[in-house]
Amino acid sequence: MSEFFKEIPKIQYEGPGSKNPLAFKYYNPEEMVGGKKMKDHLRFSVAYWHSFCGAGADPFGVGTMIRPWDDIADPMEKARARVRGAFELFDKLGIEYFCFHDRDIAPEADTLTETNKRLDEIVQLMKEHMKATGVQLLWGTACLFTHPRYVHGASTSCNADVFAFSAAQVKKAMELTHELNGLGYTFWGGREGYDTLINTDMKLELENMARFLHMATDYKKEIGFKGQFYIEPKPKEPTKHQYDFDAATIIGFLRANGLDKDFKLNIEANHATLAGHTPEHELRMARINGLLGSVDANEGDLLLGWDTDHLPTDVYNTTLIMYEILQAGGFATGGLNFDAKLRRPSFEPVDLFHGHIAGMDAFAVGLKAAHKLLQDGPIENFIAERYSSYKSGVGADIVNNKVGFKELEQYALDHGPIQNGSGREEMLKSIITQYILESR
Ligand code: XUL
Ligand code: CO
Repeated sequence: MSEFFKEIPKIQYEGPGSKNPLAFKYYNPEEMVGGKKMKDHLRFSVAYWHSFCGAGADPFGVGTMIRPWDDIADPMEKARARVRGAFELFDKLGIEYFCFHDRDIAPEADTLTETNKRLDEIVQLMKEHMKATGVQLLWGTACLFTHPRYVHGASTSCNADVFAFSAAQVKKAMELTHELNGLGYTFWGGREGYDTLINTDMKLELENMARFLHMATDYKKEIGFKGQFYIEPKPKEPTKHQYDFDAATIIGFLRANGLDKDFKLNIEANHATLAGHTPEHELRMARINGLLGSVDANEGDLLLGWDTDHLPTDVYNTTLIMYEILQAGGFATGGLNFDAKLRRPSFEPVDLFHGHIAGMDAFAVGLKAAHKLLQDGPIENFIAERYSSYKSGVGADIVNNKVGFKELEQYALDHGPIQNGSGREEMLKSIITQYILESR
């Protein structure tokens, strides 16, 4: 299957000794890690928008990406070519999942009816490729932010006609995801937020956002779509204040609106850092609330500070991310979706392969290190010991809700000077370094 990326071979695992840039050094899909194949732990997915649609434009210049379908003028012919190109790339990288927005796969036409017809055609083509290759749709979504109609948001727009159009668009995107047996459907807030309160009815906007998600949940039941709904936190960009700021904000929002049984979270690493958190913080917050669903695997640039969506290469991060995923019992419906793009100067088609190889190898290292860390238990043992005062005596009384302020005051009066132990952050970091380097 070589139509577009003719120079690129099927990427093979060659091991850490290999100097071949078009080979995996650490990602060995069939290798067993703790009774499960590496590929089944990691469940890599390609993001259609970045890899097949992203042109590389920035505020100072036009797109630079060279793609094999660039010369095709007819937009639907181009859309068909992209599907073939996408499946060629999945096959060559051995990636078994992908994600898309409705507008990534088929260009919007003048009317909604015509737009939906175009979507139906491309979805049938995708269906054939999925059947032939076994590649699955990790999740679908609707793009409710690019078109100028969404200038004030979608479900949180001040304009009810926009709310209605958004509903129509999500209805269709859910139907397409269902048609493709998608494992999930993601809601990312797009422009669901505001730039200034002096023109904003925040209460109505938040109520409408909840109303919209309830409508989606109702429609999901109506069509019998069994995939998992995800909501993806992001604190800023494009609006200054996004309503889905971070995991904790979304968890509160879902609970306040009776939606927490119907959604899980899709955590994106770069969105976490934009919110002033680490990715593992966001994953932990979702996990301990039973809401960890999927991951948009990327990396920010802390020196730049915006949503740079780098392909992830920092093995310290991938280790801590996989540590959370493994502790959650692994992915159920979710996976590691490379919501990540190449740098603007990395414009050749081969860079798409280098970028994904880099990300896959980094996560393979992270998986093995995290697995070994959990197996040997240096971190968990340390944490258990650090909190051991809650296992007996007054600590046990506290966690068993047996005492109140009066009893605790008496305890404090009766007991001598308090003694604390070291948090040993540096020792633990040194252990993590050792596990990363040894688990290759
Ligand atoms: C935007 C972002 C989106 C969502 C899907 O920052 O992450 O690509 O993942 O709409
Ligand atoms: Co994302």
